[in-house]
Amino acid sequence: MHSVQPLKKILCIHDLSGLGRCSLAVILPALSAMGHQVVCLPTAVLSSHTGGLGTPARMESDSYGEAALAQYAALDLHFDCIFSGYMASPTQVQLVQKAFSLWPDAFKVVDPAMGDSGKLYSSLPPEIVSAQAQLAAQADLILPNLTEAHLLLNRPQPQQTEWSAQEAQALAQDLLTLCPAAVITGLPMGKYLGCAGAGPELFVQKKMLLPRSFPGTGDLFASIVIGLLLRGNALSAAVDAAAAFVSQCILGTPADADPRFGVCFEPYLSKLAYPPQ
Ligand code: PXL
Repeated sequence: MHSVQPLKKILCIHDLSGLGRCSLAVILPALSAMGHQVVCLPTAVLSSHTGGLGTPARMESDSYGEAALAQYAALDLHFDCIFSGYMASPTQVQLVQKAFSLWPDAFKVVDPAMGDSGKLYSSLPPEIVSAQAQLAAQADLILPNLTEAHLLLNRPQPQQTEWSAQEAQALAQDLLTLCPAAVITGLPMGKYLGCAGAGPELFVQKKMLLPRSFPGTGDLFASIVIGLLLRGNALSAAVDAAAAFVSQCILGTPADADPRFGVCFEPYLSKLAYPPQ
């Protein structure tokens, strides 16, 4: 039998939240199913995410991340991609910057997970905004939602409930002042929810607006975009497929499921499989 090798090696610098299907708990299964090798660098271990499940138990260490990077560097590892997300404090951003400087050729993706619905997450200090903006300025691709796009641009988020394709494109292009490619998610467009991309391609895509929202869907979306880009897909194709997958998971989550526990993505993982089944 011939052997099939993992496709790319990805360093994922995110928290690990035990309960709630977000961060590394969705990133690892999604990217592994897609055929990539994931190296997890947890910035903190939490018993759950911070979105309404009470106060999670936390395990955090100032020295773990630095020591992990030093070990990987000593092993002469090569990473094809470095993917960062939710950072509990501005100092964790320095860890990602260290990784960027150790592996300058890696494809650097920053998901500046720090807010939604026009507000910074209540668990985060305001200083996280400039820290994530600094990281975005070193990235090859950023994936903010609408709220995070405004925070990164240091602009108040307008109250509008409907974005036109032109407005969405213009906002995505404004993010190119920070880095070479950007995808904005969660754009309200009437009956649709839109994504706008700028950089190598300029595009706006819409999917039917689903009346439920869940933590962790941004992490799932970003993982699939990255997994597909690293398989050679164009950004617009990767975004379209990732949005379709997340929509399918939302539709497949029982109507009476508590949204705080995230989307039921597990039954659909095989659809991402590489090599195809
Ligand atoms: O995916 C966002 C996220 C990640 N990690 C933690 C969170 C959240 C959102 O609430 O609380 C710990």
